[in-house]
Amino acid sequence: MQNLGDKSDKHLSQSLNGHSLFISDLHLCASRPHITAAFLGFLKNTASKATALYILGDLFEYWAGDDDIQDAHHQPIISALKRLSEAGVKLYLMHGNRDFLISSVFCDATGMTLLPDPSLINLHGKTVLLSHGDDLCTDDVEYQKFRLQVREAKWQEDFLKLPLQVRKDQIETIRTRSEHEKSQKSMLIMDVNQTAVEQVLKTYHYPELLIHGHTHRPNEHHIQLDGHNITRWVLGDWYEQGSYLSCDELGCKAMSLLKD
Ligand code: LP5
Ligand code: MN
Repeated sequence: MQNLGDKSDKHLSQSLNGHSLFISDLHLCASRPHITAAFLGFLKNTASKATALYILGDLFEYWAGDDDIQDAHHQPIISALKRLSEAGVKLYLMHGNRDFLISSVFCDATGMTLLPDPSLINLHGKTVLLSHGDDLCTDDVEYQKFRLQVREAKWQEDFLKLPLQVRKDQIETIRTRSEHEKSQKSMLIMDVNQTAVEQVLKTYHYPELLIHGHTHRPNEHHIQLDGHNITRWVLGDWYEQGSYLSCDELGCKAMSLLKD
């Protein structure tokens, strides 16, 4: 994935009122250096032309706590995000199920604003609901139980008191268990639940768009709900190749970082 140029940059930069980019599920880690390089290239060549960049969770393979900020793999990522925010691109971050321990030290170091999940925004005149997406996977009962536990403030406070290496070791154990359990779960169970999607759309008064990641099933779904036409965009992961959603006042477009 060397060539990060993209054919529609010209079209996008011509948009009078700017454009915003959405990504999620990059799962950045030291063992996939080509993906980290692709992300750094994306920030420099693509995101630098945008009004705003929204990272909707799972930027990292996992985040053990903000005291891991000095890690050699994390440093160039943090510096690149900081450069972008200082250049005037608005940077927003939402927690994913793997990096929900990202906190104010990381946000201050990068110039990112943390968004709650879900968040309703006004995007180039449209109402858009943003989410990581894991909360919508309500059929995955075992995961939801786990989520409830690790999202508790007290649990996190206690966990963060452990030495960094102990936390990383515990995370490795969970990762192994999660990979095993995922191999036993059906694809249907690990997708969003339609009723949960409809419920959140009703709660947020029928936004025009819902954008989320997590399921790694990039797609554009059209929903008719109580007389409203709503589009649900699902962002792709960055395991093999980077992808992003670009939105301006004319609409949204799913884009890929081109492979050479
Ligand atoms: O991320 P993805 O898509 O691969 O899988 C998710 C669900 N799995 C997870 C686990 C993460 O991938 C790995 C851990 C991230 C680290 C977080 C840092 C802080 C937490 C530290 C904990 C010690 O989120 C997976 C879903 C899948 O999405 C699809 O939606 O199915 O869920 C699971 O596989 C979870 C299992 O079903 C249940 C795991 C129970 C573990 C119980 C241990 C409890 C003890 C916790 C305290 C040590
Ligand atoms: Mn996720």
